Order: sequence, then structure tokens, then C-alpha cells
Amino acid sequence: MGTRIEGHGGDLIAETLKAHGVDRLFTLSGGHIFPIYDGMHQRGMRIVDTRHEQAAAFAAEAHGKLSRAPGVCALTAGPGVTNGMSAITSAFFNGSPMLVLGGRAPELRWGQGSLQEMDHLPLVRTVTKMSDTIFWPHEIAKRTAEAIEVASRPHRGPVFLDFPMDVLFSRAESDIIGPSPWPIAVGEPDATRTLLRDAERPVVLIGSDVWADRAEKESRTLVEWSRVPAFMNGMGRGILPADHDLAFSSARGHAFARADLIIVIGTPLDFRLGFGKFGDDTKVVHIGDDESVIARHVDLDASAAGPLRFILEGIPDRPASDRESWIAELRKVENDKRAGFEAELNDARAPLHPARVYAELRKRLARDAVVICDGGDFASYAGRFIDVYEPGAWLDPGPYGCLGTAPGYALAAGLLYPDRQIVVLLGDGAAGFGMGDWDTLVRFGINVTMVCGNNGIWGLEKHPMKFLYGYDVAAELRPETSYHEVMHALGGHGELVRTPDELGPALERAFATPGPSLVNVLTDPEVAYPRSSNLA
Ligand SMILES: Cc1ncc(C[n+]2csc(CCOP(=O)(O)OP(=O)(O)O)c2C)c(N)n1
Ligand SMILES: [Mg+2]
Repeated sequence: MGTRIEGHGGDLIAETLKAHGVDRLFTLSGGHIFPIYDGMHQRGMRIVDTRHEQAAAFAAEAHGKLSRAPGVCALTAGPGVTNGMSAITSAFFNGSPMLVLGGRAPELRWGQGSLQEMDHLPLVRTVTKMSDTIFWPHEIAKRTAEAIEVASRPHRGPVFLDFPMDVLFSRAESDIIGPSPWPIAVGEPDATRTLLRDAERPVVLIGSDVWADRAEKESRTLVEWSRVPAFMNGMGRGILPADHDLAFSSARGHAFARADLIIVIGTPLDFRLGFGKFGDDTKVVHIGDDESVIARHVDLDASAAGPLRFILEGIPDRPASDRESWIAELRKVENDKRAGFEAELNDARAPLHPARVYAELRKRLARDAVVICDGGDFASYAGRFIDVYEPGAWLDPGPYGCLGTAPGYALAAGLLYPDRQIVVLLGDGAAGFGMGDWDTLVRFGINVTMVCGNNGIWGLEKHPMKFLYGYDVAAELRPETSYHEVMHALGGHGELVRTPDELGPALERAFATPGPSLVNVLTDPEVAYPRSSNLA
């Protein structure tokens, strides 16, 4: 049992958050949630305020992804909560630990038409691990503690609580409960170990939950001890640095087509993995941090659920047959594919080929740079050309695929890592979702360099629509919009780049300038990212 305190609802929330190691709150102001501010402010906790609730909620999500402990946001009643919905949903799809504290119209007047009166629970229920309204002041501390626990435990995700205004302003005396251990069932690794030992051409795919569940070391030991080629996605990228002899990326199609065993760890068997359908004779193993995430739409040859560290520890074994020729085969494919990209990477055209943007950028990226992708084709090119060397440093939007994550993600990353390079790879379409929060990045002095691929179109939609219909609508943006001047107007540093030669120096100035910068690179709208379909 922790300490006992007396206070208003915000005191009880803040004290509970503090007991769980939370030190910051992302928010946008609203009278319904003033007591939460007061509780946190009085305790010296940080209040980070944005210009749109989507940024506050995406920041909480990213804080959860990066720190592997719940990111917390407070959203005011009604429109505050609805503006946060896409980020809450992203957190649900990404398994990001997150706590959303909602304001709510007063209970005493419920049904009489108070300002911003709506019941949020039917909206959030399907995209949260838990959601509830707290009607009694004496329940606030206990339920807030429970909410943090639920968000933190595998499979992680968002939890939503809202507090009627009259309840939040009321006072109560409560015990403050800190973190508590929870029972865990450890999945059985034996079947996977046997399959892996006997496989001739295995591959392993390491996903975001390996990072979230702190199993980087165990997954790396598995790969190295069993000599199994590894691919990585999401926050799992960098668990093996891109220059590790068992790390691959461009050979993925070949590897998945030729493998006799594919072990997928900590990521769903969704559209990004062909829904788990590989070759007819390919055996598939799915390992997840909780039973609820194990694929049910695939006939699995083995599966295991539970804390990934313990499961992965039980898998490494010496291979029954030598794997070196398989590894060499993949290395050759990887090298050939990469060699095939050289022409694009050196493309001298202006407006630039997106690959050329990344060729210039990657020369200047630190090994531990945090990279945030927000866009269509421009972001897909980033996935192909930007190598990752440290885990937990690659923030893509994940399977929900929501545009507009960048300002919130950059805000959380910049506050956590003031001394690391933070880079946003931003489509011009994506830029429009959150420009107001470039102001937030300025106000909080976030050292982020945004590289905007400005092709004047919604590229990932325009090209497929043209392909399907022979024409396209609703796919044009204004050509050559001065996004760098918008950044400048909001107090940041901006650069316009029209030719490849201008890009390197512009990037260097942007990296050297404190606070947020935007390098607005005019890119060729005719270049489409090669993909079989974006509708799958
Ligand atoms: C919130 C949201 N709205 C719409 C989409 C559909 N969508 C996916 S990619 C894309 C185009 C993005 O354009 P831009 O950011 O300019 O990148 P480009 O493809 O041009 O490189 C759109 C509209 C989405 N994923 N998320
Ligand atoms: Mg675009």
C-alpha cells in the first residue's frame, strides 16, 4: 500500500501517475480538465500543450512506443476526445502503451445539454484495451492506477478513462497505488526450437513488440546462435544493425518465397506480410507477447505467446545442417538488389527523384538517429533506402496507416532525446495534417529536421487511381508550395531545395540549426513507388 493523500481529482490522478513513473502530460487546454493540470503543475510535472489534440495524442502514443511505458494525454470533453481518435486507434493497432484522460460534461447535468456533452465510451470502446467513466471521486486514484497497469501489460495498447467535470473538481482521500507485478504465462518454445533446428532455409522476422517487450538481446542471440537470417520491421528495425551479417531487408521477397520456415515474432501476420500466406511448403511460426495477437487466419506450424524474452531464450539451438549457403544466397540477392538501386540513388534530375533525397540524407544520418515517416510514396522510399542501426528508433505509422503522425511523434521523440538527431520524412500531403503543431515544435525547442518530399500530389493515391481508371481526381496538391516559409513563419528554420546539389548543404544547415527545421525538396511527381497494389 502506498501513501494516502487528500485532494481534488487532479491531485489524485497526478499523484498516481507520479507513482508509476509518469513525468509528463500531452494536452490541449480545456476547462473540463483543469484539475489534472493543477495536480500535475503543483507536483512539478511537465505539461506539453499542442495546437490540435491529434498531436497531443500522437505524442502520447510515440512516447509510449519509444519509452516502452505509457504515454499520457489529457483531452478535453467532446471535440478534444474526438480529435484524438485517430491517434488512439493507431496506438491500438500498434500495441503502444498509452493512457488517455478525457474530460467529460458534468454528471449532475447529464442529459440537459451541457457544453461539449457527449458519451465517449461507445466511440473508444472498440479501439482501447479498457475504457470507462469514473463517477466517484474516491475511485479516481485506484482506477487510474489500474488503467496504467492495463496499458503497460502485454499486449500493450491504449486505455481511456473520462471524468465528469463535477467529479474531477471534487475532493477525496485515497491510497496511492504504485506499480504491481502481474501473473504471466510463458509460452512453450520447444516446437519452434525443433522446427528451427531442422529447417534448411529459415528466416526470422522481428517486429515492434520485440522492442516493446524488451527482448532485443534475446532475439539477437537467437539469430546469431541459430544462424538464421533476419528481417525487421517497425520498432524492431535496428535490433540487428543494418550492417550485421545476418540482417537483411531488400532480399525479403526472395527470402519469403524460398524459405522453408518463417518465424514471425512480435508483429501481426497482416497485409504487410502477405497475410501470412507464403509458399505452399513453407512452415510458419507465429510468436507474440500475448495469446490475443496470435494469427487465427493462418494454419500455423507452431506458435507461442507470452513474455518474448522468456520464449526467445528457449529457442536457440545449433542448426542440424549448415546454413551458410542459404545465408550467402540471401546476401547475394541483397547486394544485387541494392546495386540495382544505385541508378535511382544517383539520379541527377530536378525536381529530384525521391531516392536521391535519401541518398543525400543517409550520408548525414547519425547511427542512432530517430527517423519518423509520415507520407505516402515518399515514406515508402524511406523504408527502402534508410538503414537503421539502433532499435526503437524507427517510427512509421504502423498498420493503421494514418497520415499526420509526424508533429506529435517528433514532439515526443525530441523531448525524450534532446541530443539525438530526429528526422521526419514527410510527404507534402502529410504535411498538411499537422502544420499548426510545427508551432508546438518551435515552442518546445524540438531539434527536429523535417525533409518534405514536395511532389505537389497525393502520390500514393494519384498513381494507382490513374492506373485503375485512366484518370485521377482528388489527387492534386498545389505545386511548389512554400512549406519552408510556413516553418519560417512559425519560428523555425526553412530551406527550399530545387536541385540535387542544393540538398546536402541545406540538410547540413538544417541539422546545425537548433529547433525545428524544414527542408522543402521539390520532387518529381512522375516518379511512383513501385508496388503491386496499395489496396491489399
Ligand atoms: C488520415 C489519412 N487520410 C488519407 C489516407 C490515404 N492516403 C495514404 S497515402 C496518401 C497520399 C500521401 O501523399 P503525400 O504525403 O504527399 O506523399 P506522396 O505519396 O505524394 O509521396 C493518402 C491520401 C491515409 N492513409 N490517412
Ligand atoms: Mg505528395
